[in-house]
Amino acid sequence: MMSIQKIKEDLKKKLSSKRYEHTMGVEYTSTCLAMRYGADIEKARLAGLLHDCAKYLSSEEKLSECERYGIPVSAYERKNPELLHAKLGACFANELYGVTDPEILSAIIWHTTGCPEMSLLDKIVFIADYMEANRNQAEDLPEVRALAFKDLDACLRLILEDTIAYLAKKKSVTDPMTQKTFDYYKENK
Ligand code: DGI
Ligand code: FE
Ligand code: FE
Ligand code: FE
Repeated sequence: MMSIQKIKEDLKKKLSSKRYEHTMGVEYTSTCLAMRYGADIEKARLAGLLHDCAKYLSSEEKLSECERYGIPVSAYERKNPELLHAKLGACFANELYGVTDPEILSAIIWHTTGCPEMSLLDKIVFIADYMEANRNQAEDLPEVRALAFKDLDACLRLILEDTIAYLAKKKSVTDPMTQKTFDYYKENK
């Protein structure tokens, strides 16, 4: 596997400076949450570091890269190719950075939509992505940030509720996986 330092050098070249700072924030926040909840710190770090590594591709490039990897693209994803940076991120993590750990790859794959029955690491990266210190758009961030260190599942539920409400307000299509994740976790699981 490529060293953390080399990965950072590579990401710094590829990502916009804003995206790179966000990436550093997710690395840091995933690590903190892993410390709090007893997850593997190295895995949390790597998943956080690489979660958006395919974000710099244009929509057309995302679609053609999916074809190259044989990733099936749903009608929803074709309409919102942005969503594909998560699955492609896992492919890049493996192919370009030599990550083979299935837990790390899973956390990258599900970081945008979530999925039912997320692992601890999946939840940590999903939550870190939403709340890292450079984020400032969502109104509920202070509550999310406090809750993340108290009750991980309650925090996940709050983020999912807000994401669904945000997508509805924007009149964006909600991906079936985002909806499934929401339906699964809203039941207080
Ligand atoms: O890549 P980031 O911006 O760091 O974060 P992300 O991968 O969680 O992507 C966030 C965006 O994805 C946010 O604007 C909400 C959007 N999103 C999440 N679920 C869905 C979605 N967008 C659409 N169209 N449909 C979804 O189901
Ligand atoms: Fe992302
Ligand atoms: Fe997210
Ligand atoms: Fe992100």
